[in-house]
Amino acid sequence: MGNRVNITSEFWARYRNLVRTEMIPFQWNVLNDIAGIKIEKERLNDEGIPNEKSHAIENFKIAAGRTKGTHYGWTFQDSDVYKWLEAVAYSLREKMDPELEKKSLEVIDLIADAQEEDGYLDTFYSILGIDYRYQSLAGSHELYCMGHFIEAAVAYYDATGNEKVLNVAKKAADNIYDNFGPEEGKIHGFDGHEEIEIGLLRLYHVTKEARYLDLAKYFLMERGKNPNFFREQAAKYEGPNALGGIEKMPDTYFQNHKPILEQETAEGHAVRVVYMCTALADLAATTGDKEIFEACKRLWEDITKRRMYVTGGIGSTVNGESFTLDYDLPNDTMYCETCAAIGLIFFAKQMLRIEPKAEYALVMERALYNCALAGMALDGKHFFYVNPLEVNPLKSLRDPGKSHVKPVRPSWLGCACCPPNLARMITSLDDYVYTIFQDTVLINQYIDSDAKLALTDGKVEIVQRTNFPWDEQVAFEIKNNSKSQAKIGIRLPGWSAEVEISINGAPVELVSEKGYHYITVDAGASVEAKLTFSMPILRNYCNPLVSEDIGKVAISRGPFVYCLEGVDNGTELNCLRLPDDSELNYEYDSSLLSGMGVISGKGYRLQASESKDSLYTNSKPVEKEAKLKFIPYFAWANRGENEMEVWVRE
Ligand code: FUB
Ligand code: ZN
Repeated sequence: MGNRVNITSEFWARYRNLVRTEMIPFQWNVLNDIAGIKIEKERLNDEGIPNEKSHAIENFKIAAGRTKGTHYGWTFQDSDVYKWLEAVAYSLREKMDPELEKKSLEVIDLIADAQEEDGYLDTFYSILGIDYRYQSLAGSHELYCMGHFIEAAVAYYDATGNEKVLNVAKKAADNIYDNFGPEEGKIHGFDGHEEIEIGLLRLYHVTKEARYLDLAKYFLMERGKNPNFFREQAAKYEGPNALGGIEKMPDTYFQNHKPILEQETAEGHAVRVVYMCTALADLAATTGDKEIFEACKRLWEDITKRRMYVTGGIGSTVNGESFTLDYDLPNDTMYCETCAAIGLIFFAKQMLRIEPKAEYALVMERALYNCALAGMALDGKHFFYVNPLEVNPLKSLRDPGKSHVKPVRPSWLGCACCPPNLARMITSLDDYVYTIFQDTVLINQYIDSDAKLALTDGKVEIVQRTNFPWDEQVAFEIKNNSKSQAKIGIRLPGWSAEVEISINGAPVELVSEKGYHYITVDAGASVEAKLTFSMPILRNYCNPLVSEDIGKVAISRGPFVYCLEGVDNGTELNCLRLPDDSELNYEYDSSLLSGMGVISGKGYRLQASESKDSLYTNSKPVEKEAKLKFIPYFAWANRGENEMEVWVRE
């Protein structure tokens, strides 16, 4: 039995319950086309988006020969079911639920029935033409889908010990191994969307079978060696349309422009990039390969120092859902896909396995408490795909360049990658609180919880008691039940200048080693540690190279970035200004949105010209005093359609 962390935090328990009681059943109904909801397109006027129904379970039934019909949906529709199953696995790990377990066992049987004799697993090709499999990898997502299945299977096996699901996953991975690799007669290529690499590494960790590690490494190292691979396949392909034409996207879209170890910047589709980096960092952590780690670090630096929004969102443009260039961070046309923020969290988690540096945990916290969490409404039933930093609902409606920026969360989307990704992230949050680094425990996230962590010589138990993210202290009770002295690294919060630690009631002198303060606990001993920090309201300024944020300020407190919403501040939020000498006050409003931190202060509002018919004038617009009210960004758009703004003129 490995590590077990039981999350008791009020803040997170609410979300985790919501996922268990609302989101998982709701998604189940959607996957079975019985939710009775309107599925929205990601972008208006995009004819290519299948959005009449999900059909995901039906696709499996058809592939399994249980019903008749044809495939419907994206080539990656299967992954919606796999992510649902993965979330169920974590949910069962937290709390057994016989009814949910029964449902998931039926899904596993269905997936097993849909699997081909030789292990191949993909409903699109099983239904539409198995002879064409693996021949259109730019858009087919076959390996992407199997990667998601393998992740779900490993999680399910870990939670329940179910061997069947693991065997289906191994059979699928073996089929991939038989078809891809450097050997003659195999395909020298990879999937257009990274994910299989993550799945194979997880399968390796649980089975210890070297071929899965080798195959993951092969896929990662092969990428970029032959940028023509997708086009060569497409030229010969005669099978069903698997996102045909996608191979014409620039090579950077697929991170296929040069070998990964030579890539200096994060290019192309943001989710693909961070999934690639997650696998690459896992590979570096697993093999100890320094060159691979250096490549991870280069990409980490580029993403987090030059291409990441203050909310932890990534992806500056809807075109190709991609990164653009360093310091290009527009606030109202960006992408910031929920999946991309989640992928960045995955990447950070793997980096912590290689290097004990609090920066990774801090970025994880930023992406988690802001962009990722904004992906879900407080009712657990509405979801954002795109997470803007500035929204005007009328512009979203009328400007085709902003039609992807939604002012309210839809119930579901035709391309439904994000909601089930959030479900598996939130249900597995217990895996993000701690990292065991070379037998040292790193405390990365302040989350009220009880943990049993396995070190070489036995277990360490850590109880965290805190009302974080709202309050300013964390009490740890650390029991070392192992046979050796245990070393524990307590992360110092990067956003606080006043931090104190006491051990058994006595204050200690803080020594920060890459953002962690280390303490030791003797074998068999217990220690009470208290971490106290101030959580000031911070004014965040952006590097002036980001032209959109010049002269603007973003407000944060603790892990949360705050925003202005129309419902509190009226329309035309761009007319508001928060002067640099304005005093800001924080209070917790228990009646707002089930309990929310609120920051308020004095600001000014530009007055519109008296004549609506004059655009330009020679007199400076007048300002009038206005009260500004900020709420945490993740909670925006829970009170109807309205404007929102993170970066405010100062
Ligand atoms: O291609 C599969 C998923 O669909 C991607 O990760 C998302 O960005 C969306 O395009
Ligand atoms: Zn997504």
